Amino acid sequence: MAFEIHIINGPNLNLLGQREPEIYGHETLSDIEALCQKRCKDNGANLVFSQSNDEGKLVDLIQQSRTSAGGVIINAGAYTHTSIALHDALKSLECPIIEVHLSNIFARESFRHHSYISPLAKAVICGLGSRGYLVAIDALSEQSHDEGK
Ligand code: CA2
Repeated sequence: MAFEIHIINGPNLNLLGQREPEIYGHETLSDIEALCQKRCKDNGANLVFSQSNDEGKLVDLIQQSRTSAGGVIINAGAYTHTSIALHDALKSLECPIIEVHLSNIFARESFRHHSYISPLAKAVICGLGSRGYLVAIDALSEQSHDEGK
């Protein structure tokens, strides 16, 4: 069975490309999904890409990834900084988690400096824009090849 990567995106990321391009760039979430689909295909991985503005739905998506994902990439948006529910859901995963942010959260307001996700993540990538997702895909794919999955 092909290695499966789940990319989970949180609140307001559906608005990408419409406002604040100086922070988040000009690409839409659909553009990013297309880039991720291509990279996964090139790496021989299957991609499940999702977005929700709803914290409970994000918990559901994380729980669904328990059975089939070999790796999870999550940009939880603002819930990164607030959500114990997402922390608890991610804690139940056995596969590697990579936290991604488009912007450099440490160069922004202090309330963005804390993440409830980082302690559970194998790696945290921020400030690389959409490239961060591709770096995360490559890292998970390489690890799966190393482990012979
Ligand atoms: O840099 C990131 O990827 C963030 O996860 C984006 C979140 C923010 O709350 C995090 O601190 C960092 C916000 C996403 C909102 O995206 C918008 C895009 C266009 C217009 C308005 C919001």
